[in-house]
Amino acid sequence: MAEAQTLPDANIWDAVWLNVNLATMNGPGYGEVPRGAIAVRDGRIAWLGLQDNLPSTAHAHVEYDGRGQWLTPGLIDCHTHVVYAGNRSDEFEDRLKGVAYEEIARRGGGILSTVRATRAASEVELLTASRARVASLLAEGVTTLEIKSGYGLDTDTEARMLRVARAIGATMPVRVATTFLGAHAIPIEYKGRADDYISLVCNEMLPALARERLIDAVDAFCENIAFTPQQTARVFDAATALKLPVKLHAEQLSDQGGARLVARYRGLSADHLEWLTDDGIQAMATAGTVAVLLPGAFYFLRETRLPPVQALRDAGVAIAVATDCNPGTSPMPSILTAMNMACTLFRMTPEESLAGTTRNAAAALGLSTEVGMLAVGKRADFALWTIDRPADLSYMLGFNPCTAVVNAGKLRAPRS
Ligand code: DI6
Ligand code: FE
Repeated sequence: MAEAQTLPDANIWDAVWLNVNLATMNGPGYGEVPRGAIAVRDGRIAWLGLQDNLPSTAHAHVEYDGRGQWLTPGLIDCHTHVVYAGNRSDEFEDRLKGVAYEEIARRGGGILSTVRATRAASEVELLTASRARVASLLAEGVTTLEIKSGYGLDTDTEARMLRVARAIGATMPVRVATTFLGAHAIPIEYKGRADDYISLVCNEMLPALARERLIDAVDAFCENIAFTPQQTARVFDAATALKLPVKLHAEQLSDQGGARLVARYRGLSADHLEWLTDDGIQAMATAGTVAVLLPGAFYFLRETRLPPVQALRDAGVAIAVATDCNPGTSPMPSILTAMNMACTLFRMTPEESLAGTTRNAAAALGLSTEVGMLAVGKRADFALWTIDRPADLSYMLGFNPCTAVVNAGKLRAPRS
């Protein structure tokens, strides 16, 4: 894309993109504005509409010719575990020989094997390993990224993970939202003493990390192989006391009533949800809790039970889609792949899958006023694509048509 013109003294807009088809994700469908234009100022969207309706007085310091490409909101990956050390392809091999994920976890593998590797890694090693995965996401137009802790399970390592997440946001062109997932697994030194570990999470880790401003939200893994609803509620009470929003890994492998629980705390999201039942759906609808679906984990675990997409639609629950990028159940740093899988595996429509990585993903992070759609006043985060129609983003598999990304009004190449 060429810089067309620079005006010397213009003081209205910093930049304008001309000859673009906008998928604003604002309004019905994709919120399409064909033959559109979009202008930014001070990192925000200052104007958008049909190019023919550009005000005749409009000036911009820089004009870009979009050459008929599609322009969408920057994509948002609202559920990831991209910060970790080590590698679990050995367990992938074991699972292919028939060993169950829960069995690997019981043997001290699974999450705990990543905990060992992460505890042993320095901050620099962790940052280097994580940056490569983040770069893969950014190349596909991601401009906002949630990153969870949860592979430290002690105060120092949880802090190190969250500092690395903050460093990613400070040094790479992406906005990072951090989530404290201290209640991800029971660390080896607390084996058989889950309640004591939860006390550590609530009384020591959470306040210390919140004081360092490392936590934007608090998550837990409510599951047979992890924490009970009662233990999860203790974590949520501690988070609520610190005025931190909550979310939950809920109903991934069994029905624990997790969605109902997180809705009771007006949680931002309930994530996974293959085993979600009707009362959980109703509770989420009432609370405005977003359903975050993670088809990558469903795929890698070769699950067969589908999340209740139609019932979520019927209840009016907003559905987001994310990668769950993690070394055990979703080694997949690709948001476009997650969007394709949301359609092929979960039977979502391409329109729902794009809403799931823009507008609804923003809601899942509590960032709806800032990002997730193209509208005047929102942060100027967007992506340009050489596609014929927005549905192509979900339709193609293993293909990246992203040509440029704009973060807070600043243009970058997808791989930069
Ligand atoms: N559910 C998941 O899918 C990931 N964490 C969680 O609570 C798995 C994390 C891992 O296996 O490392
Ligand atoms: Fe997860």
